[in-house]
Amino acid sequence: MKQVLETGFDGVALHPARLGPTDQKALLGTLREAARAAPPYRPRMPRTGQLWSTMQTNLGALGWVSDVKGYRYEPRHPVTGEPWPPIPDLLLGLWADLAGYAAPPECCLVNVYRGEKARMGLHQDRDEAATEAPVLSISLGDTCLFRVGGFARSDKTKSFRLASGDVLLLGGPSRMRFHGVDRIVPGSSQLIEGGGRLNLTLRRVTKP
Ligand code: MD3
Ligand code: FE
Repeated sequence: MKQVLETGFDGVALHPARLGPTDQKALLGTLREAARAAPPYRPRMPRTGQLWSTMQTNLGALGWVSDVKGYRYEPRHPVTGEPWPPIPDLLLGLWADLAGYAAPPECCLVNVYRGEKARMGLHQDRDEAATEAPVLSISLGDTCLFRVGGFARSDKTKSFRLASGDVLLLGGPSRMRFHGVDRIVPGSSQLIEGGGRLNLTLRRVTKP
């Protein structure tokens, strides 16, 4: 059994370097190929239409999208109109090993952080009907400073670093905690040419 770091939050388990260099490179290659079919795009915020500082794409039957109309899951890429590419077997295997949830994930949201300004504000993941399913997060490339709080935005938060190959399982009573990415640490990984960070979140959307 590989090492698990207790985070102090019930239901939040960090698996440092769960993916070794070989798996990280293989996964990155698969994602590059998927990105040709489903190019990352810069989403807009609901209501204001403000552009996000990150870019996004998805893999799987359902993709999470954000635009002026709101947040929702869609079976097709909003720019190309094509179905999202399939979730790679390596990720389905990680979910089967770690999620403790019988049904497979339906969505792999890919967040692309490039440059000093890329961040993600404190939020809750609450667009999934399957709230009893965990979220599994995989980090690739530059380390990020990541923050987990409570169930109200103003609750006190705790910061962690997520490095390339780290896998974070968020479930049980912590599934609805506020969380966000404060910044990435430039030059902290050589995995991605030109720097930057990719975060993959595997989600079950519908109740099985
Ligand atoms: C759910 N992504 O895409 S990892 C997101 O690194 C998102 O790109 C971040 O938040 C990223 O929605 C963070 C996923 C995550 C982290 C902590 C959580 C999901 C969580 C804590 C509670 C519930
Ligand atoms: Fe989130």
